[in-house]
Amino acid sequence: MKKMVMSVCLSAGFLLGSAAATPAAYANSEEPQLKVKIVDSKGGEVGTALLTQKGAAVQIHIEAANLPPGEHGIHFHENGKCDPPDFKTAGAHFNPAGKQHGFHNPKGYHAGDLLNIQVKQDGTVTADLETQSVTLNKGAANSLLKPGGTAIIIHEKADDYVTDPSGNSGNRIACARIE
Ligand SMILES: [Cu+2]
Ligand SMILES: [Zn+2]
Repeated sequence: MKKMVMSVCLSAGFLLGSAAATPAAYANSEEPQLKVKIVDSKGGEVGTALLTQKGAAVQIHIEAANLPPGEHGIHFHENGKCDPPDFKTAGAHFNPAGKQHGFHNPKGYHAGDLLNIQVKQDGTVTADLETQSVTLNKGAANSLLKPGGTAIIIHEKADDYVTDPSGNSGNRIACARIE
């Protein structure tokens, strides 16, 4: 959220300060961006994820509450479905390249794999993640906006970054549809 406000201010400042704004300046302020709702296993909203395409990378800004404290696995999953309570309909990890799971797996890793997030004792989390394995550009093989969409899943346990297919991260406790 903070980031978005800042970048808006910066572009506005630039445009005001320069009568001859180039098309490049406009392109820069039109980075594909998408805000999605995170729901828990009862279907209630617990937060948001802001996805921003920055060059070759997608940045993910997570803000959520009412989650169990501790380290949790988080991944992009292959279907744009979040049916509570178990979110099984989101399918497996997003894996267009047919790899195994985990950053520490020699046969890895899935395009949808991400680093764990840390939920504080009060149940809130603010996290910034980044990956070059996916894109918001429609039509690309690794696009999060493929037909049917994709989902962000938060798991009950930490991802061990090696065990196929999901890093031993346990049940799915929260989900956000991306489409
Ligand atoms: Cu997952
Ligand atoms: Zn994976």
